[in-house]
Amino acid sequence: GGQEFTYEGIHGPQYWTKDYGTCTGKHQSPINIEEHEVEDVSFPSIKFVGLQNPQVVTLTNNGHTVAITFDDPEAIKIYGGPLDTYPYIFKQMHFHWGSDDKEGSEDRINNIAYAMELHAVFYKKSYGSMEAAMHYADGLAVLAYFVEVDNTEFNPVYEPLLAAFPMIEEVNTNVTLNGPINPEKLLLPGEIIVSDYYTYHGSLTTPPCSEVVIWIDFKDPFRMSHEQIEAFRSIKTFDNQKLTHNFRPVQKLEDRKIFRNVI
Ligand code: 1SD
Ligand code: ZN
Repeated sequence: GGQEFTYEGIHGPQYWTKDYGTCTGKHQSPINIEEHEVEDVSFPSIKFVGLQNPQVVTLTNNGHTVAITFDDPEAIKIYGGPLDTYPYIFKQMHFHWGSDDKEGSEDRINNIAYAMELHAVFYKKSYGSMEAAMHYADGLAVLAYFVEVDNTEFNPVYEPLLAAFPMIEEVNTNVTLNGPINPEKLLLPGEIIVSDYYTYHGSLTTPPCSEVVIWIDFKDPFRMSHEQIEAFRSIKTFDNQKLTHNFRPVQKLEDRKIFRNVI
């Protein structure tokens, strides 16, 4: 504790284990998803609740990522799929990216990385709070969306968010966007087929690496232009350095199974 974790140097991923013992656990994330080793299962469909009401969006540079929060997060819930009938409440979304477009995602598919990965973090409602939920193996659900480079056009949904990035270049700053945004635009990008996903049990990909996450990785990526992805690399971290990349290297699968939903 005390010292902030980083993605480079003597507080980088190889050294997280010194301050956070859980980072050496056997159910760590991210992982490589080897497609020919996954087990097919039919889960009930994943349901989204409360995505239609526009919400005021705040962007925060916390030195580790850019986080997106809504003014009424508890209005947004998911259930179904591997979460069974238990509702999970929305907390925040954030991004992982790389120094160039060839890497940046945390999970990999057949050892291939995408340019970025967007995480939407939810906690199990029955545990009462995010903090309490972080003590249970099924406490959190994280939806993972891969981002690939679009060489022909920019992503219009993300334009208003990226336009505000110059306001949060410095660490520990935030900006509230002018117009409210329909959460559906961010949580259900048009390119994603909600029934096509991988799911496995793992951890937070950042310290304390708690093994409390039901990961749901959508198979289909959505797209942003190279210029849009480049905007993330101008975000500054601690010591006024640019946060050029913020993905943890893949961890061993160990005794776990990865499931693929089939309809
Ligand atoms: O990196 C995030 C971290 O910012 C925080 O949101 C945590 C949950 O409290 O989750 C990790 S991650 O595993 O979603 N990358
Ligand atoms: Zn994350």
